[in-house]
Amino acid sequence: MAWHDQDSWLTWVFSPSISAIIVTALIALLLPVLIHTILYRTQAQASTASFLLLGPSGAGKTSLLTLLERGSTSATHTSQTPSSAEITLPSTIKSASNEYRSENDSSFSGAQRFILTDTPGHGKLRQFASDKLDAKTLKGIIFVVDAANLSKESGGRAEEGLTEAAEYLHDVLLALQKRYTSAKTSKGPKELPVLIAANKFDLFTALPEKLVKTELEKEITNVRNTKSKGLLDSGIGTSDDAVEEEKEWLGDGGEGKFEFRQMEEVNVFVDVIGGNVTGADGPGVGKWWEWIAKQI
Ligand SMILES: Nc1nc2c(ncn2[C@@H]2O[C@H](COP(=O)(O)OP(=O)(O)OP(=O)(O)O)[C@@H](O)[C@H]2O)c(=O)[nH]1
Ligand SMILES: [Mg+2]
Repeated sequence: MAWHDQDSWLTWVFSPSISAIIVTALIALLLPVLIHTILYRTQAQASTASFLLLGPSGAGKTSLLTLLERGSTSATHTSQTPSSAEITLPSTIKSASNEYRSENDSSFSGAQRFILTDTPGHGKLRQFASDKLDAKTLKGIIFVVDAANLSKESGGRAEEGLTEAAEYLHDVLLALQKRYTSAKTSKGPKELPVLIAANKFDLFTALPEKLVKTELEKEITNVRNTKSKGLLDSGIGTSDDAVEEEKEWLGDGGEGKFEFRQMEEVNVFVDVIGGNVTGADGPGVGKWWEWIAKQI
């Protein structure tokens, strides 16, 4: 039966019969509904923003997650495994994508939510964290440091704290740089903001934000120099070509002083903001909330 025959389906479709009209009307009405549900489902699943909490042990990651999730802190132990929680922004803060959206819009509350994943800070358990850096929904990284444990002047232990934080941060930034340089598309991956949350601002020994930034930059420069020296001494990459090809160096060719600003070239934007999770005057995490809201 050819399509132009008297009783072909095409002739039936164009005929003024009641069944043809009903079928056409059904398709016209149901198709948009169907497409909407399919698109909405996939969109809703994929788009819950997620953030990753990184940082050395004892910085206050688990305390921060508990505070943001429940509004209060409780005693914590050294974390052994990662844990996630779904968190809603406080009603006073609107996420960036909600800025012009009415609160009656059904998608309003969805865009106020995000998933926060806490990771163990202990050196031997950090592979949990690096596994999570590739997540598609990842909107940002919150790197928590103990601002009261960074200053060089206050004795030996503090110095260790700075070196540990800088080494971990160096590795995280290097992983992000590699993610950019090894990207298949020429545009590279989307930009990824990193918040350095300088925690424990309630303690009087805490360094101010500016100093946290410069101390970390200085120490990362040291870490980088130590690493490159190690590589050169071991005979790997003695020629300049090999060094170039490895792309192992963090920031501008790995020379001179490291600054967080250099990371912008690989779409990583670093902010240093102070705050405190606990303390006599209650928590001070308002600026961190605002930073999170800006990213979703
Ligand atoms: N003074 C003060 N202490 C804090 C603050 N935030 C966290 N702490 C304390 O720091 C200690 C360590 O906090 P945790 O949240 O367990 O640290 P963590 O980063 O999860 O550590 P790991 O799980 O080992 O990676 C706890 O005793 C907290 O009470 C703060 O803002 N101020
Ligand atoms: Mg913890």
